Amino acid sequence: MPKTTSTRKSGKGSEELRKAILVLHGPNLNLLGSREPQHYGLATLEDINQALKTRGEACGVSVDSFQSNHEGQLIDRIQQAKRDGVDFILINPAGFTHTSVALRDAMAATGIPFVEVHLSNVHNREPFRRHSYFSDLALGVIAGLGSQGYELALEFALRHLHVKVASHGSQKTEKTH
Ligand code: CA2
Repeated sequence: MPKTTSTRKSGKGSEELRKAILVLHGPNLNLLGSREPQHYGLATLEDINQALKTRGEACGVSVDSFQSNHEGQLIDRIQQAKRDGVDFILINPAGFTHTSVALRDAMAATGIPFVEVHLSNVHNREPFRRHSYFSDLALGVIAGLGSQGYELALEFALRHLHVKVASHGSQKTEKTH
């Protein structure tokens, strides 16, 4: 089942809309924390999503997350993001990074600025992981920093959107082995 957490809230009247950031996770990332910790760490997807949401809330920004194992559902969610006026996307396309022209086309069609995130360092693994259908469209790419990569991508997004950032508490999703 695809999983979405919360929805964008609009302000009233002429009030400016809250900035909205969408976090997209591709296939198998629902398994995080249960297997292959040497590549993907010990944090669960829920841990990651919650940390991003909490940080967004501290800065007055909505951060919704969506994971799917199905290409079409991810494409539908990207198209929905455009209709909803989402301001920024963090995306880990997972295996679709290396295969999906269709997902790339969806990202290109929306024109929503995005950062591509990978938990593992895709450049020190199998050669087929070195090519991404997204990197040339992305504002930036983070790979190999584990779940911290999502947090750093969010900090970039907040600054890119000119959000007045709140000072950091001791927020961590990186679990020690
Ligand atoms: O490093 C990443 O974040 C990847 O996007 C993860 C993908 C992989 O195909 C990319 O090359 C790099 C794989 C996601 C699989 O996630 C799992 C999580 C836990 C257990 C098994 C798989």
